[in-house]
Amino acid sequence: MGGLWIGQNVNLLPIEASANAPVYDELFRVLFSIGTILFIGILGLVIYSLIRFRRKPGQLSDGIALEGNLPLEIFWTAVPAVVVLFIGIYSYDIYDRMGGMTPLAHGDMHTHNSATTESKIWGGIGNASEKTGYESSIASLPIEVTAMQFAFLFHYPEGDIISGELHVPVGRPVSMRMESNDVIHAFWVPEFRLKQDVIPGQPTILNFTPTKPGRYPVICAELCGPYHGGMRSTVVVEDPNEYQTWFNKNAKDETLKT
Ligand SMILES: [Cu+2]
Repeated sequence: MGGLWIGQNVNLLPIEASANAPVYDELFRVLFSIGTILFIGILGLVIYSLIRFRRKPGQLSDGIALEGNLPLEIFWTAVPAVVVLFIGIYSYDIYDRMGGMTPLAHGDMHTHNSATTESKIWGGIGNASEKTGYESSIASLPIEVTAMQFAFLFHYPEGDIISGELHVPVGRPVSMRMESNDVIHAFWVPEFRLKQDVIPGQPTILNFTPTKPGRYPVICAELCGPYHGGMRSTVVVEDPNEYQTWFNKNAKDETLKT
């Protein structure tokens, strides 16, 4: 019970800043609860046994010979089997709800159609569409991400903006098309609970809807060379007006400014 309480109430994760984050955290809390229950249970049993079965004064003979206990063996095989099966099915369900099973290059990916024709695109995790609570009528914001040793570059086709910092308006779905210039990198924002590989010659897609204004780190999560540890950027989630101000200041195409 203590393990269950700790699993549900101790939060080790950073704040939830995307529509996808609460779905992910639901799974994390379940896994953390199971882990804590096992840890406390097993540790308790070990401590109990150390005290209860310790050698009594003057006791010099061997312990009694024990061999085999079928009911016990069935029990400790069946329990982990059920737990692991449950975790497997539940993880699949969470991954599906995060959009990981959605076939790509369909529907809301139309903004990238010109790019999809030449090469198949992998990875569409982060859609979490039915849980976002935002109107699907809002067109997603297309951003092209280029990763290289050792930086991320963000290109906004709408205003032809190139930025080293990712700016996104809160509440609007973002659809990123990512490609690497050299080696494999990974785009990771812990507060969004999202991570996607960025691969040379193989574009990947990452969709998300930011839900909380703030500045969050973008971290390269794939060892990519000597300065991999310094390959970081920032994602700035701001309210739509502030985003528009930033956009207007940086957009090259005057006609797009509002
Ligand atoms: Cu990298």
